[in-house]
Amino acid sequence: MADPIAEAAQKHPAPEGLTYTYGTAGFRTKADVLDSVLTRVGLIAALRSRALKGQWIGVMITASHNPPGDNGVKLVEPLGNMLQEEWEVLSTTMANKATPEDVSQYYRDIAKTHRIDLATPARVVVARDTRASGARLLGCLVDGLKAAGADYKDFGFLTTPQLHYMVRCLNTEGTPNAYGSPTEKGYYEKFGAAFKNALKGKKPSGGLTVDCANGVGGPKLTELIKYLPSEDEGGLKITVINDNVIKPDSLNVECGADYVKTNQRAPPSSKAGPNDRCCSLDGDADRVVYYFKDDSNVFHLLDGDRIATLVASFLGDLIRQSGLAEQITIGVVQTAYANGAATKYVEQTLKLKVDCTPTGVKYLHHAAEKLDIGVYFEANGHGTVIFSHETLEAIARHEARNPGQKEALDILRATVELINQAVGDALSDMLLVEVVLAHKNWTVQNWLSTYDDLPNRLLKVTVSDRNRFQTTDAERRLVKPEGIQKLIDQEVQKVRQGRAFARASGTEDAVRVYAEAATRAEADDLARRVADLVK
Ligand code: NG1
Ligand code: ZN
Repeated sequence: MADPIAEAAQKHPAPEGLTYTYGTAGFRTKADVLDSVLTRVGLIAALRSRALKGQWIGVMITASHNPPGDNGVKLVEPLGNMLQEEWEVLSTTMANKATPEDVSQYYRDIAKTHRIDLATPARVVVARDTRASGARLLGCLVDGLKAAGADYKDFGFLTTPQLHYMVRCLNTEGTPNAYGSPTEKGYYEKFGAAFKNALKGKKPSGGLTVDCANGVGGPKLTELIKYLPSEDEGGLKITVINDNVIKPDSLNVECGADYVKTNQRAPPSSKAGPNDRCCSLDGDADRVVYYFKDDSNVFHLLDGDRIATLVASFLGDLIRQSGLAEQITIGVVQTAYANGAATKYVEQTLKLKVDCTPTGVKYLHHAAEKLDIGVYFEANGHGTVIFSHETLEAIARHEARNPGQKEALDILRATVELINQAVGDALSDMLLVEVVLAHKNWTVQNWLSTYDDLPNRLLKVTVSDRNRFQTTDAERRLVKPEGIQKLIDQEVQKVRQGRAFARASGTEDAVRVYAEAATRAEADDLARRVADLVK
């Protein structure tokens, strides 16, 4: 009897000698060894949907900020969250099955152990970024989906957050929690209207130059702009740069959020003048960082930590001004990569609680879910704000007692709409920053002056086996290899305001070392010494 699962696996055999892992960002590696993985992800997506009684599951084909020759794939849960951990393990095991028969057997094993009725409908929604390998990999994925008998919707090119949005909309359609219309137009209309309402007549000052990393964010931003108030209507002047998706080899090259954050430099193609507000998206538009050059041509980065502090302070003001402070508290969630000065600013100046989690959006998201309003950002610009169900209800129910409260409440409600609750979204985050700056009447200089970042250095160290490095305390301390942490502590003691840690990357075959200290020289020195210790 024909076995469609085995046939699909046969069509896209796994290369010998490679081991795949579903990591922090799904499967991610060189595009030419991913065919078999995509087919198997199709099978897993169908199973996951069936396990959730036919709810829509998302599959995004992207390698975010990686070089053009890489690609990757990740799965999205029904409300737009990252894949459940148990299923990450199933995905990894499936990706590493050697033969078509093994794949087919494992498919049935999962169904059995998870009591999945294979007659339940499976629904999967798919999109990809602009990488040249995307079309081929989509074909491999579709072979898996068809073999598993899944219904699927292919949205073509989308940003990663747009795909998360579609998944959430499809699963909430027709319910009281409906998130929006599951179309691209629906996405632009929702965020465009929220931006206009949240501005509430305040005109953003100056313009904004947006570097789109030559990725999918370029054409999508160009489309979004059509739904934003024009300059004449009191809107924002947006200049789009690095939006060349015709030449896929230019993706993330000398541009994009990762380039800017890592090199602490504007993309060479930027023509922005002194004190002009600029931001950079990454290749799939799920992270954003701001920056500018001052009058002396010195570059200043306004990274994820800055976005978190800006947004937390704005929301704090709105909550107070609308008379909700007694019912709703705000917390900020960071990782160990957050600058020590940012953490101090949130705790001491904004007087808000800070949680620290391991690297990876799923950990931050999870911690933020426990708060009334959880503002979470990684320093590199991934992040969003999430509101608990009770908080959303309190905001919806609240009655303003005076015009001041009403004004704040209107802005707060529109701001909630403007924030992509499904996942961190560079385009929505960018509009949010613009709203906050407009209301505060702040220039980039004002924003920068809230606190001074401690000089810091991030190094990537190649080691023979990164799995030897095991951490505790939200990755801030090494427990293995034994003895190294003590030596790191000794180095940290030697500099002023020192802090350093080393951890295995979840996305690259390397150990990352982070160090910060009172001066550039001390931070660099500390990073180098810690790198020497882990080598
Ligand atoms: P790893 O490779 O585990 O450090 C990197 C980023 C994370 C996150 C993930 C996934 C740093 C230091 N690490 O993780 O913040 O963005 O990629 O996308 O930037
Ligand atoms: Zn990304």
